[in-house]
Amino acid sequence: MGPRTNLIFIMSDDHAAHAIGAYGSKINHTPQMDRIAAEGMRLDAVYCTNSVCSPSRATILTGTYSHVNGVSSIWTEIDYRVPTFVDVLAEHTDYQTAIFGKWHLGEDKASEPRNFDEWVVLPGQGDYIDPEMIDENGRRVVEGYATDIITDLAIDFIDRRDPERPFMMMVHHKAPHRPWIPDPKHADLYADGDIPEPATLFDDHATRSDAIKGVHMTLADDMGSEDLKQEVPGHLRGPENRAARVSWKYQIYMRDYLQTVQSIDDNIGRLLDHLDATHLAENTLVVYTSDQGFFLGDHGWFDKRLMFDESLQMPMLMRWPAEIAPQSTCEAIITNVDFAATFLDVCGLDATEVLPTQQGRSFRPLLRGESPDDWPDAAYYRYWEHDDPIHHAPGHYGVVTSEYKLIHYYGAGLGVPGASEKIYPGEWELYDRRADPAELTNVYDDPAYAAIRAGLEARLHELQKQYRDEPYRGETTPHPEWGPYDHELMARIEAYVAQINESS
Ligand SMILES: [Ca+2]
Repeated sequence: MGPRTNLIFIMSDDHAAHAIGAYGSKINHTPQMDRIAAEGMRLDAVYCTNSVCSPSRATILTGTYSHVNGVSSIWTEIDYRVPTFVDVLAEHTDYQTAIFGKWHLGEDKASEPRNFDEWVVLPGQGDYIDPEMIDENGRRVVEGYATDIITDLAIDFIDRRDPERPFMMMVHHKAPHRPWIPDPKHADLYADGDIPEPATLFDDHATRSDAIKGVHMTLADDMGSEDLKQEVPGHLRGPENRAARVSWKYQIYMRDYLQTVQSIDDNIGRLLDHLDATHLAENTLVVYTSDQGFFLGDHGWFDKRLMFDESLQMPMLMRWPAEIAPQSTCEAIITNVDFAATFLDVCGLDATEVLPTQQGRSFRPLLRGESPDDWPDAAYYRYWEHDDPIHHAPGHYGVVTSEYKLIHYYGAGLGVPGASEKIYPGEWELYDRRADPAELTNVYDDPAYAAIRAGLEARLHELQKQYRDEPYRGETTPHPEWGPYDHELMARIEAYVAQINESS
């Protein structure tokens, strides 16, 4: 038996696959991320199961859906009602474990990182410049740029570890999350104002549900001076200047976003070089992903939450010379629920035995180029922040296959205190992903799709049953954190919104 495998899991925050060279980006260059793809595998259908920060992190750690682990929104902290794969590594192996960077699963003692040998994390969303960081000894300010600092901690851990034992390290970047504050050394990149616009920047949303038409995620009207770090000039204001305003905002938004991505790319290069220098590259699985995707002006939006591809897809690049062939790709449908089982498998453990609460399946055979006959052909998705008061994204669930996507919106109006679900009857969307890869035309009511629609509705219900979730049925629907209404939580959300409105 050879030496056991090390695992380095690098995860950024809100980095969409279409801003990575290896995924065919038309807007930027990411040579170091591309190096992972060239020397390993690019996975093309990895989906998050709830497209927001904290839920994705809880899902990755526990291998469970939000309704099982209880972290269903950015307002919820992890309460460890189910164990994590890190707990299992601590219990069953001598792996050295560490996490550096963004945690975003709570700052209370009860929800801080558990069973990591070392951890240094950002509180909450964290800052880009001179961030405060928390470890077992408390809080301190660390001078510098967050992406550099987090990578420094990772490299230092590699150098200080016990070389006789394997390690599992999570490197979680704050970038490229809002408010997109670049490292000043990247200020000249993408600054000339000609970043290509996405084909759907001016999507008119004509066939979409009312719930989707109502989301507050548009560049035109919802991206404000705080995001842009400047006021919108007078000549671009008003409905008559909408198109010019969108194009102007897009350039500023993308310049800042892509500059923060560049720092991640540089730092991935540092880490890969360090693995080469320390002769660890051959026996280390390096993963690059993001907690979910992001709308980069696609459909006229920024942010995530929705089940459209730009937000649903997690980029995922993996290099592991011992098992993964260079320049390989994988099209099988995988979700972040599958990560825990896979990582345990890589570390020599069978998740069905050591982590029976998890709901995923190891995709290690796919990394070796195998194609198991019974690999799932569909993924289940559920977004729980019912009409949150900032983005007004509706609660919804759906199913995605390689050919189709079916989405049911049910929660619009529910997040607004005092509102009733009676004001919103629910809506459906169906997209033909092969005929309409940009997901521009909702064919749910098209009679030509009646049989497909029925099949997908049945599949959706099967998946809900399989994952022990329940369909929406009005006020009595269980909710992992609210119950029907949690007035304390709603008060916290209202206070936060008031604070944002004050500061903008
Ligand atoms: Ca995120």
